[in-house]
Amino acid sequence: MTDSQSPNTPYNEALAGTLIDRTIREKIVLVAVALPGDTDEAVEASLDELALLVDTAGADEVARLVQRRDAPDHTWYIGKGKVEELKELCLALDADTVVFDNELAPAQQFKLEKLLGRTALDRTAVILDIFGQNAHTMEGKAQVELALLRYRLPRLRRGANAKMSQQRGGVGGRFGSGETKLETDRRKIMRRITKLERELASLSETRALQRQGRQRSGLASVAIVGYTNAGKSTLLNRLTDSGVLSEDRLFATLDPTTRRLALPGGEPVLLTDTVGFISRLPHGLVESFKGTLEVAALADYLVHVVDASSPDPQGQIDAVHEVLREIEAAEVPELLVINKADLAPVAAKELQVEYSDAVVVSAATGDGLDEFLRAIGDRLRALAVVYDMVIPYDRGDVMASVHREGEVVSTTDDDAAWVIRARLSDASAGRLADFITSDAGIS
Ligand SMILES: Nc1nc2c(ncn2[C@@H]2O[C@H](COP(=O)(O)OP(=O)(O)OP(=O)(O)O)[C@@H](O)[C@H]2O)c(=O)[nH]1
Ligand SMILES: [Mg+2]
Repeated sequence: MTDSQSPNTPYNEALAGTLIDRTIREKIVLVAVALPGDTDEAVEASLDELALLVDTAGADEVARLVQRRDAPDHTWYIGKGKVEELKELCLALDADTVVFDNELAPAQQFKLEKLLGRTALDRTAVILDIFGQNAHTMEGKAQVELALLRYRLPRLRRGANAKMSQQRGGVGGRFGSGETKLETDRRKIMRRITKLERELASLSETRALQRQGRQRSGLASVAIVGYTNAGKSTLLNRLTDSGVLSEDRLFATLDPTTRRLALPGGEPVLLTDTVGFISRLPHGLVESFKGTLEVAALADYLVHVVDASSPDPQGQIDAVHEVLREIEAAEVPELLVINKADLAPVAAKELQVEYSDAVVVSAATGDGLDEFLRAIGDRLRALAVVYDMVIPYDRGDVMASVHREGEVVSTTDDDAAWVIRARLSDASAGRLADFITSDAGIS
């Protein structure tokens, strides 16, 4: 990205929050409410994931507390007696912060902090915190800051916790609801939100122009999507040697990377690796990351990577589909790629029984990648439409493009031109429109 395309205001730490102090690892108690319909296993699995998120954010789980209820308590989310129990537990374990697996309303968060005398966060805050640490490009930082500010705005308060929140750094300090200069801060944040929204919108326009350019180049675009840590970046690296950071860490990738990849038939495609999804991905983040997530919605094809070795691959597939619906990418055709078959060969096989169109790979060892490339090539070709074309003999360059970008189905020679039938993607057909005489009506 060049400077002219970047948001011109750097990440504003003073407003969005300070970076986590990794010299101290905060002690955190996890809290969940199990509602009717939630099984014990599902609640535990979700808490395991929350523990991983907390760890990624740079803090430690020291205990967990679960309460089964018919509905969340209006005031404290859990019952008042349970809040007292939670307070005792925090005192006994010297825990600085509690994190709810459920989404807390700003008022609930405030009341909990008042009663507990410590910071109360929710799952959304922890995810935002990790995003804040992992954003590297100007656009990524602007998107994260926007999400952080939108989260903070309704939580700004004058009150009892002001001192506590201001003294503390770390996950808690960043989201604490204490504020002194309430009105000034609120106005500052609102102005900043407007500015970031404007900058991100202008970036989105730039991208739309770039996309038009790309469409003229006739390259199909393929977006890699999937649950966080599924192996998306590893796959891109394996296929294109692109050196994207891949790490055993949640949300290692926030900024999209696009690389050109030649399929076995020789046709080039653009492959983009982007931010991972998670169950209950905060809506505010999805909103703020619209620009980045557009890549998936506008792709010709999605490569959906699922980690066969995860505790619940099916749950992850469902969560990804839910996010795809939210970003209006559910209509884009997808190829399911069952990854990490080296770690979980049995689970990978079981998944393939369920999804017979899927390919099984190990992005780490390279197993199955040839089949993956063949599959994606076949799928893209199947999307293409067959056209009748007339190309003058002196336009060997056009004929070469047809061969490169599409597939020539039949050729008849004429006195002055090649008369051919060729299968072309939308993008190629647009570019070669001058030589197309008709849509052959078969595909
Ligand atoms: N054993 C094994 N490990 C893998 C495989 N693919 C990826 N990994 C590991 O899984 C971890 C996550 O991989 P990434 O490629 O960073 O995953 P990602 O989907 O890009 O994750 P985020 O960007 O964080 O959403 C890394 O430690 C990889 O080395 C695989 O096929 N087998
Ligand atoms: Mg990644």
